[in-house]
Amino acid sequence: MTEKVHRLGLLSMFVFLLIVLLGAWFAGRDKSDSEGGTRFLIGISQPNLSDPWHVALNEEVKEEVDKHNDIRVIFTDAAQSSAQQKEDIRHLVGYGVDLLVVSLDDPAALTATVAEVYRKIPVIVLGRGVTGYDYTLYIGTDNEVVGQKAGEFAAETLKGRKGTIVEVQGFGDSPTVQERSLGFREAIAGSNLEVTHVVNSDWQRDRAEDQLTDLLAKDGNVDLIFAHSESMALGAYRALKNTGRMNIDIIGIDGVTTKTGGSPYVSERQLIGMVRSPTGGREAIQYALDILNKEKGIPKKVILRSRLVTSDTESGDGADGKAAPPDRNGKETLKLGFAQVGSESGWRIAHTNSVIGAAKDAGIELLFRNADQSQERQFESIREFIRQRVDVIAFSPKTETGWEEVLSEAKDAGIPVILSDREVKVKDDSLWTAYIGSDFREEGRRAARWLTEQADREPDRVYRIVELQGTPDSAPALGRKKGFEELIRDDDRFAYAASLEGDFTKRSGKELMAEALEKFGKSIDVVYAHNDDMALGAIEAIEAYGLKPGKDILLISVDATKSAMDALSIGKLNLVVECNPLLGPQLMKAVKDVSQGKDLPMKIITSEGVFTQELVKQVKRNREY
Ligand code: GZL
Repeated sequence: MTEKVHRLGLLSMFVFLLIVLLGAWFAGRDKSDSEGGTRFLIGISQPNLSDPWHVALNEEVKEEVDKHNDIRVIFTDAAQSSAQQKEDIRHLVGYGVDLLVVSLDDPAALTATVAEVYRKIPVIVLGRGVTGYDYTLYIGTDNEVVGQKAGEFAAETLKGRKGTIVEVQGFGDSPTVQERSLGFREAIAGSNLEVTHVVNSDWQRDRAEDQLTDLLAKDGNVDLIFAHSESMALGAYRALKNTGRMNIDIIGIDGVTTKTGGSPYVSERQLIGMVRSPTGGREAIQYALDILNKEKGIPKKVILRSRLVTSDTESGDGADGKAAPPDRNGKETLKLGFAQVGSESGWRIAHTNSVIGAAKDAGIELLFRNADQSQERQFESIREFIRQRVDVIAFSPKTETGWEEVLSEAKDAGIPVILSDREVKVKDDSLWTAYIGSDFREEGRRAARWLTEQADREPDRVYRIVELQGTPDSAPALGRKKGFEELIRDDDRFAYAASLEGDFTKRSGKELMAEALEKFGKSIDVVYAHNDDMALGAIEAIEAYGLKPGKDILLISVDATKSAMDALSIGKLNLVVECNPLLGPQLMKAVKDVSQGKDLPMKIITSEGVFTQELVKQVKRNREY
């Protein structure tokens, strides 16, 4: 007994001493300590380290952290248990980490925990994402694009044959799985390919092996297996060997690649192709430092470029958004050509001022051209920039389509192109290097979410909606319409009276609203305007008709320019969804990075809010546009 008490005493002494030492170390961790002390402690929470992708993530983090002598990281590994990962996260917060980086396999289980931590410290979410927006920054790939690339390759591989496909998914209800699956199906739609089986292997190799061994033993008619991760693809390969079905092709995702960007499993022909999704470990540490140093302009999402790796692209063709550094022919000052779409709205003026001001602050020579809503004139400006051998071309494309030819000319000239504010739709996404702007579909969803909340207050009512669309075929008009519709179309409390094509100008908003009032009069309950200027025009038409905007008719707008915030504060607007035009500083950082040959993320999505009549009074004074 004495012996036991003695040992217990020693143990408790040891634990006590450990706590004292740990406490002293933290206390002494003076964040402003310039003598090389630890300024920041970052927690890295991993769902498991059995998947090579997560191991590669930690390697990237360590590599980046080693460049700084004042940050420390603590890694945790939940060994595929969501309950354990919640515990790990709570322990990291308890240790006093300044910022949490979390890679998730099971968003449904972890979203609430992440949101809870986000209320205390900054949180960067990596890889497989969370539902909602309760985090500081998301870094990962565009999962729909990843699925599309896999689907396009599957169609190319099976060359129009009638192909039957088995799809091996991770956690079924994660946004990642749903988006990858959607992208894959979009890509094979209209072909002779069909997904005949879906297997949920929860991202695990051995589970995939067992399930597929059973399936292949029963089903002789499988041509290709599409697995949502490299580890499940390797499980599929083992199932082929177990059943002797070596003639089946396998495509994976999220693979770990060699330094040259190749995949060991593709070169060993276990997989015929793999859509590479970078881990984001390096970017996580870089942005973590910006966040902890309270830098401005931290984006909400950073979308990394995914790339198909096959046996003939093993060499790593540099299509990772990494443009070859342009030939600077000894010039010191960077030269940027910017083709602006026009001056149609208050938002556009703020965007132009931000680009011009940021170029000046950055010491970048700016060739600025305004196309006044003409795509032709944007073509001409881009060709002028090519002739002038600028270092980088940036522009806000009027419409999504029609850019293949002129962007191919810029690519042939070796000049990287950065999209500012609006995206383009081209088959070859290596024609542009990066996109910096908003998530327009989410802006549309935010407008619809607010409207459904209003309807929840008056359940037995149908709202008749007039939608004032922005410029036809422009990314913001298409995205805001699509996002709004996603939440409204199946809700029988809403009906479109009309959806009218405007052009983001106040005049078009006023004219279209006057026409709608002539036709529908007082039966109109809601106006959803794709931007402030059209909403302000609609207000004038509604008042001219003798009705009260914001009371007789609810008005929802997008942008959050000063004039709209004024209208919101006096009750003439009911909701304003923010769309941030202050993109200049992020553009200039990207121009400098790409000119030094650095990798750029594929998309940098700005952080934006939503303003109600109650909220506007608190925020109006310290806004910059
Ligand atoms: C959105 C931008 C849109 C604004 C309008 O990023 O392209 O164009 O919402 C502007 O105000 O005219």
